[in-house]
Amino acid sequence: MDLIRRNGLNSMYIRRVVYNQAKKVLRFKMISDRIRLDDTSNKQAERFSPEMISSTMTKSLAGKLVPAILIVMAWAWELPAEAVAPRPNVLFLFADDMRADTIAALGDKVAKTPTLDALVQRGFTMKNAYCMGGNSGAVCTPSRNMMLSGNAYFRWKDFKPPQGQKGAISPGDGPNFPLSMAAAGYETFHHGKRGNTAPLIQAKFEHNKYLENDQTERKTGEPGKVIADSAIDFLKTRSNQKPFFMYLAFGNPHDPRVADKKYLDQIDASKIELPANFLPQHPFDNGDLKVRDEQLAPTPRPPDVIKQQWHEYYAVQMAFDHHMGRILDHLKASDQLDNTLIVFSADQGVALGSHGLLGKQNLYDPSMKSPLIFAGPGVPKGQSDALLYLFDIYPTVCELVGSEAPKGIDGRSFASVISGKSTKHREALLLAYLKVQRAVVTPHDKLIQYPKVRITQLFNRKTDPLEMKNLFEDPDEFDRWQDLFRKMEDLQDKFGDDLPLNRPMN
Ligand SMILES: [Ca+2]
Repeated sequence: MDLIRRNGLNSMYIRRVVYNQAKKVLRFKMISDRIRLDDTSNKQAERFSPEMISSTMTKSLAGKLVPAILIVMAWAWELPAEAVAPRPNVLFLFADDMRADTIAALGDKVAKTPTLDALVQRGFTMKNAYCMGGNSGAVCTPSRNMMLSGNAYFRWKDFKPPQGQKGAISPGDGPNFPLSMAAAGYETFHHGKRGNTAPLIQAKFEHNKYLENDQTERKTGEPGKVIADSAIDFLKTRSNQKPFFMYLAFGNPHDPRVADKKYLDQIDASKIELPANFLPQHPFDNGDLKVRDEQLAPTPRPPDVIKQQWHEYYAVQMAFDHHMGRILDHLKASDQLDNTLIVFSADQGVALGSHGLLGKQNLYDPSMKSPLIFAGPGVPKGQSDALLYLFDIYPTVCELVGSEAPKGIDGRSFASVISGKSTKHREALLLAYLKVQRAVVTPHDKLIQYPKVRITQLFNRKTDPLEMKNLFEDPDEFDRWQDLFRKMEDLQDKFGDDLPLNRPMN
């Protein structure tokens, strides 16, 4: 198969070379004519004559060749120029409700994630990758639509999809991730969960598959297996004429979290502790405490129930990691791993007891931060604290594979951070949830505003990364939160968010 791929590239390469040579001859002919018509232009003659006159082509011969040159160019141009450059394959593994802090190689003492650990060890980890938030309790939906479109969800608030509510999902028209990758010469493949996704954009993948039933898959005991099997089958049967872009949008480790006993038994339950920022209940009404996810355990949260949920989460994550590993094993066995850029992330995190919450309908880090790892050709080993949105991934991948980053979207490539040319990406992030929560994140601080109940939280991200000590009432912090509110309002203007903040008096 590899031989076929190489031959395919060679054929494309030859066409490109022929095209370029033909173009040179044609240009020579046009220049020759120009010199002949404008003999008084010594400047032109000086600029073009020396190489041209020394060419073996004579002006008269070139004149007779023009029709032939055009025919040769038409043949050579049959394939787009972008398809000629050998780009790496791209395998994008996308999890559902997975926290950024539950990978063993990044410090989790209980997690068993050998596949992800290997990516961390050889790749580049972005430690401050955020979902912008959601216009729905099903945060998966806006998150996936933002990531695939490269836009903040405010951009499609007036779009009425053929099915569903106005403003719920992004239009499928480009630019978007699958269309940009197809334009760059990729064979595009999506297989993913069926519910709460970006169906209009996913329809743009050349191969577009869905799980039959997300809940059934989550209860098989082998989370991730169906999609991994399908991905491996695709890799085995494709022609390899083009590089592939595979977007595998798993439905795990989202609840219901059911893992086979063999995974449950390998997680050491005695090591499982409550999150360091666990609370029995959230200290005030954040505007959405009765949403589905918050009903998955009683309030106040019983510690043993939360620990049991963590056991299930770790076991599902372990199974899911195993099945992702099978795809990488296949790439290695088929000699494609070295030429495949791997990206791993998740639509957002999940609270699982942090701050007294269970789901992702809040703007604390455990819910809004996603894991994000890049590994593969051209990606150095390293980590970065640069602030970014998940919707920055799409232009970044375009740049990393040598294609053009799309214009006119909110997403901005952070490829220069991965290459080590810069250490910063975004100065500040706006996070948003329905009309009840807004936050601004900077490298140093996080300010969360709850406009409905007029409560403000200010956390020092450097000294209090777990967001446990609200500094808002501290008189020394007055200037700081004033400045953060200004940043938040600027970002609201930038992204088209018109929610009144009901900010405190100053
Ligand atoms: Ca999700």
